[in-house]
Amino acid sequence: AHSYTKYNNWDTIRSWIASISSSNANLISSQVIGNTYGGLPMTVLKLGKTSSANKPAIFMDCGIHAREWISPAFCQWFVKEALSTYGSDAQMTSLLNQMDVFVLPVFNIDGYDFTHKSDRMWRKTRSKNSGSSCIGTDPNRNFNAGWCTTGASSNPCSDTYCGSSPESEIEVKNVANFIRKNKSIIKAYLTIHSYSQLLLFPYSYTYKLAADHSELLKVAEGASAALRSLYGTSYTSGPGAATIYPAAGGSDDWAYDEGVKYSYTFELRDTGRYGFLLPESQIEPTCKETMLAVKYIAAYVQNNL
Ligand code: 0X9
Ligand code: ZN
Repeated sequence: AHSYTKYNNWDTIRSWIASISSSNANLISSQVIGNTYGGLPMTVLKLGKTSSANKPAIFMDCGIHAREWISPAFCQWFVKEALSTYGSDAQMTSLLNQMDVFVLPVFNIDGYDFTHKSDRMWRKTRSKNSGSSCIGTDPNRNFNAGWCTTGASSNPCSDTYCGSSPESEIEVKNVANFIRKNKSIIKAYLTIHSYSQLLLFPYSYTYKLAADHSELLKVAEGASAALRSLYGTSYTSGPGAATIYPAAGGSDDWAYDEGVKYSYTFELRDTGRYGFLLPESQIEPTCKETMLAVKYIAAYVQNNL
């Protein structure tokens, strides 16, 4: 059965998506943006008070990397919180009245499924590579942003394989197409990973500072302070290349260069004690503190439309 404090498998998340979107018709709708390589449906949930206007929006995805299980857990938590606090929490109410939040609960469904069934430490997609018996591409090296120039591998057996071309992965193409199509309304792009407790922003494909560097840093530091206020969890903010490592082909840099100014990568708990194997007992505190950071960014975006 589905639980917000457990690591749900894909079948459980899939039924949760179906039931939550049918039981909250006034605040949520869903659309399939395409299928994965393995034929599983990539469903984007749209949270927001229904209105006739074309509302500005935030896009958030979870589960780009298969083994980062806390990430899909956060997207599920966010959807629950949005629905249950609309009407009582002033900020959530105002946010969903004025904006829509698009949530993709699991980006790399094939990989996520594989981590539950075969290899807990799998990272990549599950697509076949021609001329190699190795499987998969790193979806966060497959976006068209300095593609495969740094911090990525052209070896299909590598965990950071960039793929045969930008958007060679159907999951990446589906998300990129969705963002391109909704570019005029998408004001922020948030992508949730683990682990290391970082709040990263462009660029990662170059050490050059983004045109909006000082504003992106200011908002990241405000979000990190909000996160820390709950349990004292410490986050580091900064541009990807200098803060974690240079790595091209990431979704954050791509979205930013497409014109989505507020583009952030979260690296959730912890700093390495458990790493990807974060115990289920930490799902609730991790999600609660992360909500504060996401809501901080959302409020900033809303106030600067
Ligand atoms: O390497 C990544 O893709 C991310 N770290 S992870 O441990 N979750 O794999 C960091 C992504 C930072 N952004 C870019 N490299 N564009
Ligand atoms: Zn990741």
